[in-house]
Amino acid sequence: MHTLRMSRITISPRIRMTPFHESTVAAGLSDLTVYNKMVLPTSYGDLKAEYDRLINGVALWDVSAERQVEVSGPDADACVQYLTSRDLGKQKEGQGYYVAMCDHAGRILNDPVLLKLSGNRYWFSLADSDMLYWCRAIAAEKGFDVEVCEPDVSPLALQGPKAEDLVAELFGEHIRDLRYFGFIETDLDGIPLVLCRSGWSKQGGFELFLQDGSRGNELYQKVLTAGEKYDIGPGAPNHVERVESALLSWGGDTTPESNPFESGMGRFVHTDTDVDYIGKEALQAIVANGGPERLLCGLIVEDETVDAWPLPARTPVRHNGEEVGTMSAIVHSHRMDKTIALAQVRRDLVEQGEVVQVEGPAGQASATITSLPFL
Ligand code: THG
Repeated sequence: MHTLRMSRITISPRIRMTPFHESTVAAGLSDLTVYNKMVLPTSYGDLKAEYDRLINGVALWDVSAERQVEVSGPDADACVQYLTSRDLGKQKEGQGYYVAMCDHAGRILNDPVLLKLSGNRYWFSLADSDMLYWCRAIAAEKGFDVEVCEPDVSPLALQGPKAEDLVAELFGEHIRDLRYFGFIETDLDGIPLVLCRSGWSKQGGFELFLQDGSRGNELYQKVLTAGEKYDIGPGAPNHVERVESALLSWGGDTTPESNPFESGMGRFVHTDTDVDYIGKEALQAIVANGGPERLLCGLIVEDETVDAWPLPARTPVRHNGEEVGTMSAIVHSHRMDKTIALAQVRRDLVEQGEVVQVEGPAGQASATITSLPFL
């Protein structure tokens, strides 16, 4: 099942390296995946140490593959709203919003963090799908007066309880006042970046959106040096922690048919609003028909053989022999000392907290449905 991890990856111009690549190799990069057609490091050889560092210290993640699509110009507000199923009426400059981008049938195309910059400019900080083409097509079809591009912007994340002290040391005490998804345009010794309180973990932290790809290794080394006294070390978006915290993996937990309500994103979708956006009628119809058929839920699984890597594919969830959903992630939680999983399961079973059967790595196992997040 894990044989692909023994193989090498062929790099060509289709697959982009990151501005931090040399530094990640020097830090002991052992595993990577491809995301938004760019290298995304996934481990430095010791997943448990990387987890512990994230929970107790501070970890440095090369998440350049969270590419930005920039929408700018006179119609940027209207265009970005039309692309997004969340009412952006109250969004201020310097504030990020977690949003769903849906198609006309209400299917979720991406779940970016949307940053509202100054000067009629936005960044969709994207999960792994080709939104540049979608945004350009929609903007053109609707006649919005905007420019849509992928700027030279590469996020570097600092995650963990000690990240704030380190970032305060690098940028000043004022950064402690940033709210969740709040950001500022600043620089580190002249290296231009956007500093945002964000990141794909629930352990606290920041992302440094580097705005000059030629200076990636310089930035990485500066952060690494300043982080020495906090025992900083390399890491990557952590699959165990993200399951414990129930952070959605678009394309992992969702399929091309998924809508935001069955993907745990209902609270970020506004159907009772005057603003116009793609998929609004379809999403309103789901609400009018009583809600989604399935819900994202947690499972506590009776299986002690699970490791910390993602599943190679989603597997079926059954109830009395009938297929009632799909499991998209299963890990051993170090903090709970339990095997936990994420699944999309028929809603009535989720609401009743039923026992179901899953296909774990060791075969059939029973699993109890629970609410999210686990921690
Ligand atoms: N940071 C940046 N870009 C990104 C991600 C990121 N692009 C890809 C991916 N991650 C986008 N997906 C998510 C998913 C979840 C969250 C952020 C981005 C997240 N969710 C919290 C939650 O669901 O509990 C908080 C949401 C909220 O309360 O507003 O943080 O990580 N730059």
